[in-house]
Amino acid sequence: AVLAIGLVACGGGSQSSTTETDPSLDAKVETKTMRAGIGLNDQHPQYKGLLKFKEIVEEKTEGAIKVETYHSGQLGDDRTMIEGLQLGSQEITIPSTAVIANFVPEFAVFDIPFLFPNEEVADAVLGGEVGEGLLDKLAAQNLVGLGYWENGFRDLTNSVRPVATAEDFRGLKIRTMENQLHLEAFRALGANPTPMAFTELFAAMQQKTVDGQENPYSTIYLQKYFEVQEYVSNTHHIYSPWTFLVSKPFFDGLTPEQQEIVTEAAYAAGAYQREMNREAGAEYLANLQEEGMIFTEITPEARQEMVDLVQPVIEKFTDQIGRETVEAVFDAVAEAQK
Ligand code: KDG
Repeated sequence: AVLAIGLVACGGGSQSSTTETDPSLDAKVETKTMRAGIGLNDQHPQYKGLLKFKEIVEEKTEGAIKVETYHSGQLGDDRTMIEGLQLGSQEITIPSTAVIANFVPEFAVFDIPFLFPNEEVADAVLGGEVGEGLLDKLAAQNLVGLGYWENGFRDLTNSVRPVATAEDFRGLKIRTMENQLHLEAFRALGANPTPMAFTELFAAMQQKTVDGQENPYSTIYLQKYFEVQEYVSNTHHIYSPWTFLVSKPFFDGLTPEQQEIVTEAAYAAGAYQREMNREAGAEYLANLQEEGMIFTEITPEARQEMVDLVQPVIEKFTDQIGRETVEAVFDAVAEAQK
């Protein structure tokens, strides 16, 4: 059957609904399009997770919802994409919680350095009452949060020297995410941090505007940072979650069935993405070494020194994040380790 496609009159930046009329059925099927954008490239488990989301949603809605995927910041940097969701010019993005903290301050609780000792604890806290409770706070920002995906433990790279101890951070120009707590934590470690959008990072390292950056091994390898960075250390200073964000005005316009399909797909694709991330995790570091990067192990003593140095920063930010949220997260971390 040939479909006659007519664009439904739509205002503002929202051009995501079309009405398709199938004359043979004499029925009107409204097709909605979700534009999903991420900062990472199409090799990354995040993009593969997004493709899984697309597959589930398009199959379960029998094509009534289409998902268009954009990688490598094609729709803008993380902050711009979140604003796009609020304005209705884009429907999905999956940013690091560190960037979301600029919209909902409580999200900065995940920026507390050395908060999660391992991925299992992160799963328990994020998937539990505390993590889900934080997602509810997004509504006030015109956003809907459909669970957490995994960026992972962040590790330091640079082009100046091997970093084994806090002393080695001294004076290094480190790009951080646009997040106040990260900035101050790196200052406390003695580094000279600069906040910058992810989309500008590769060029900044290439042009030596910054000496280094911190991201999980997956990103360091798949974004080819080994081409512009020489040293990598397993600082593991922060476990970085992603939040699957949907534009609230768009989500509210879906039928209850469609809302359920989109929600379940976001969680299912998140589980798939997390598994893929972890399976490949160990390989990425070996790959980086094969590409010539020099790996430095952080000893437990050296890491403890870093923990001590950032302690005053955690205290300083506790009121800004919300004491209740900070305490709830620390309690949930303790509970998960029992
Ligand atoms: O797609 C999400 C990425 O843009 C983000 O996670 C990158 O962690 C990131 C960073 O360092 O900005």
